[in-house]
Amino acid sequence: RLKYIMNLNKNVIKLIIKSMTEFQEKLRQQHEESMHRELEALLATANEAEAEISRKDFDGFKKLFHRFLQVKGPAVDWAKINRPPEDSIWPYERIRMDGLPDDVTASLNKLAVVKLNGGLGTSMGCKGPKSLISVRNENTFLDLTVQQIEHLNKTFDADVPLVLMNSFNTDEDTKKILQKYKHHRVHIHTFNQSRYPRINKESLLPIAASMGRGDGEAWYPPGHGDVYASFANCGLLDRLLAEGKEYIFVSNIDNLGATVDLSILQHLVSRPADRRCEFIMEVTDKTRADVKGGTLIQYEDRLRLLEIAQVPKAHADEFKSVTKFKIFNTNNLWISLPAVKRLQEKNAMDLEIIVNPKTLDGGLNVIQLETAVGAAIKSFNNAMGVNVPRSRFLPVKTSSDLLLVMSNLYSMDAGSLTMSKRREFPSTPHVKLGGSFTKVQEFLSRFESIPDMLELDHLTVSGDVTFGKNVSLKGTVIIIANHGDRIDIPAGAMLENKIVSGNLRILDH
Ligand SMILES: *[C@@H]1O[C@H](CO)[C@@H](O)[C@H](O)[C@H]1NC(C)=O
Ligand SMILES: *[C@@H]1O[C@H](CO)[C@@H](O)[C@H](O)[C@H]1NC(C)=O
Ligand SMILES: CC(=O)N[C@H]1CO[C@H](CO)[C@@H](O)[C@@H]1O
Repeated sequence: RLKYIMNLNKNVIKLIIKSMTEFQEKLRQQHEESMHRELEALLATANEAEAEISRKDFDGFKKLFHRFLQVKGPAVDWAKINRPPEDSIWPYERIRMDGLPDDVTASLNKLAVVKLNGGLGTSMGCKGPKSLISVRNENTFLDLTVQQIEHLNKTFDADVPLVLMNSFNTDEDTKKILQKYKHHRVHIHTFNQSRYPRINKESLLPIAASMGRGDGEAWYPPGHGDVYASFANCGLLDRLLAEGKEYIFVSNIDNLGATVDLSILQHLVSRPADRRCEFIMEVTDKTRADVKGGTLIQYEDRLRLLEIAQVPKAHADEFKSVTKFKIFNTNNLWISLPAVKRLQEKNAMDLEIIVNPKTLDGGLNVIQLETAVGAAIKSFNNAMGVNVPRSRFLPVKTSSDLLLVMSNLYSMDAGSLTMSKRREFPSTPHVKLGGSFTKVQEFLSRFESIPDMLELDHLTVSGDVTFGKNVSLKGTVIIIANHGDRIDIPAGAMLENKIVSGNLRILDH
């Protein structure tokens, strides 16, 4: 009898599981159908031209949403994660060339430079595209990029085009500024990344009421992983292939260290055809400041990018440890164009979805489905990492970063910044500027001139502080104006290992 009951139970449980799975599948289908219906309704509000572009965008979005609904459980199984094998991440030294290769022009002619230009300057308190913020002697990120490419082109008599991936947020303003380069000898192409609808976290339906552009909060650019599909859809992929381009060098436009590296390029173009490397990710040694950066792992026999968003909570500390995962992704990527074409045609790039939750101004909770460009590494043949010097990762995300790149720590040559030879240590100082320095405009108004920082190790500034002309900062300097106080560092002051607080009392540190 007991056996009979147990058998019965087993069958009941099987039945329950089966009906639960069926129920979930039904629910999934319902979500998907409702989404498709809403998207059609949105398209009905658009004019013809807009509907055509949006239809393409929605095709991509539908695929992403479908995959989002199907994913069960965490994206990675922690037990399957291994350190990448020795030979999959090369030290830069191993490919660094001392001189120039003979055929550098021919190699450069196989290259196009792609800058990810979808972001706004909001986090630095600026309106409009981030790439239009001035970073050095009135030059913006965009200016510096163009100067670099022009210089390359001139020096080597080469033909390297610049490609900007804009978003609907940045396209118009960027194009206005590009007018000034009309007569320059650099070819600049632009294309838009997709525009996807933000979805309500509860209902999983778009929050947009219409296709209109006025409905700003309802749309988002879906991360830089979108570059592959958008690049192919706009026709540029085919066009560059037809022009004989074989590789793209992709990087964030706010990374001032992401210049064209001839050694890496040479490594790519000189490999024999049967061992062609289709993807190089530039990684660099992790410090405590970049514990959240994505890292390379070995997973199911392939090199894979692991982002913090994919890490189960229980393993977050392990992920951040500098000893277990020693390197992180700089997002400087070298990618084979024929390989992109092949993978796009086979629809074979399933980039892991990053679900980005947001709370809008009105308090509405939404999610955006995004992907990262580096996540595609697992789909390419003979992909590898190259562990590059830190100098190739010089992102400007905050006004503290901005202070460093504006200062005499760097010298500028043809749009490239290099650490000044007059600095005795290769490390960059640690700079922490407080809240009153966050916005670029206010930041600039607090410095009559950028202090001499050649011998600085650490700077902390907080509160209502201003700097006169020709100040120099050395060693560790901490300046703290408490609420209601104000500190004006006088012109010509030299602060070395000092703590300044209260109303400009200077103490030895
Ligand atoms: C790119 O996006 C902008 C802003 O939405 C739009 O005005 C422009 O027409 C788009 N360009 C293309 C080629 O679709
Ligand atoms: C700037 O200050 C340094 C001392 O810190 C001084 O030697 C130099 O002459 C000053 N330069 C100007 C232009 O005031
Ligand atoms: C893309 C581009 O600007 N190409 C130019 C680079 O410079 C050479 C000569 O220096 C020109 O011939 C190319 O047209």
